[in-house]
Amino acid sequence: DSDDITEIENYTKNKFAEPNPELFGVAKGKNIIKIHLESFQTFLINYELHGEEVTPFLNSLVNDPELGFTYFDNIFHQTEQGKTADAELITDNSIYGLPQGSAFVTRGTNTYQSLPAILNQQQGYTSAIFHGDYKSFWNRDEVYKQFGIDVYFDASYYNMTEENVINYGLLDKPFFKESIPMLESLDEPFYAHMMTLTHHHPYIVPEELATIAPAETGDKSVDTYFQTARYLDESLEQFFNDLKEAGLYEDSVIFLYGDHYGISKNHNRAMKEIIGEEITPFKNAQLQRVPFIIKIPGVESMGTVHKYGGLIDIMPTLLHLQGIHGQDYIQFGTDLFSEGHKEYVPFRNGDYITPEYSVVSGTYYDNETGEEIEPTEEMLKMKDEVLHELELSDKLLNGDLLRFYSPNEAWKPVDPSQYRYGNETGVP
Ligand code: GP9
Ligand code: MN
Repeated sequence: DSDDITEIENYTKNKFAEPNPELFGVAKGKNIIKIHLESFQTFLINYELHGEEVTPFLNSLVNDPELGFTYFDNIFHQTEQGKTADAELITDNSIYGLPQGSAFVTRGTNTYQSLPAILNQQQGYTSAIFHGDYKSFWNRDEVYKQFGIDVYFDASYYNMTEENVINYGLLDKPFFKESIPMLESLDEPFYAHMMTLTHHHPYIVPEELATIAPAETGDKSVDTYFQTARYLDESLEQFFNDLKEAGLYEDSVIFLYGDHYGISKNHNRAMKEIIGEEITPFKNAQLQRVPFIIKIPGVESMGTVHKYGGLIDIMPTLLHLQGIHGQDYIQFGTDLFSEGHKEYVPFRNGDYITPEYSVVSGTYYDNETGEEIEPTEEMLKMKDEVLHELELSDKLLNGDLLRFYSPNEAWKPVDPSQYRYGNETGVP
């Protein structure tokens, strides 16, 4: 009810971090290209298998400051059972997924105040999703309307030929290739979300497309994980070249993020061989890192930034780059570039990670030694804060409370009936 939304508003306003004045508004009016790296964990970055880089292209982005990318190496995914859908919800709304199920499915008709709608209303952006799977997967065709997503290029827009479709959908290379004219067809400025798919469990890539030998742990998912990662990496290089050719590279904000882990804790034995150390519960928690890599036109690379954060912090960061002050909006994350950014990363089960220590299944560990520690008063207080924050986010979703919240005078509630998706002429 209205008391609850007021409590939530007070909480997020209090957590809010003021923008970094040097970066506030630098990306205003620029096209934004958001690239979803399916199942991509940070340990792949600069990892060598058989003495070879697995992802040489992504490595070049994080290692060569001349390319203009800034790499955050302490970002964690915060997803649960909603997997990809949780990552989408979190990055476009700065609210947490639900502890069970997928909010995309169970809360698909809620009112949202999402980044695509805000960008459209404040700065005339067109938003589009590109994905080589059919529109109803994860209930996307319903929830995207609530987010105010203008165009949804789902599988019905692509050539879903037998040889190009694998696992959940279109292979990443034809996906990116065919997306270029669709991207060019959008009114500018646009906010385009490219959702890759091939690097998804069980990591199948046809032999003729595999350009790195599998790992040799004997655990099939772990072994082929590197091959689909390589394929994804090559597809990104192809896409960046095509963006350059289309004149869409230089002046665009381009960012990439991993959505969630690809190797679960059921593969700890094999992962011990990969990482070279025992995968303890502490170590497994550290493996939940996903990359966040961003290029902002006119802003030099800051190299590798070690600040701690989560997917929850992406929307607050983007809003400020656009010059939209975030304080009015209900957001549980904070701007990663802000001095006031809060460096604790909550997970759905109430655990959390800070730069100094990690809470894993309720046990506290020192990050430096990996040893168990007795929590201090302050740590326990932080734990309560995390639980409170998650509870407020759940209340917001379960009570559909954004119905009762108006961020500012300019905000107009999104009308889902205004949106239609799917290519009538394509495959259903
Ligand atoms: C399907 C794709 C996979 O469209 O997004 O989702 P995931 O299994 O990772 O949630
Ligand atoms: Mn996924």
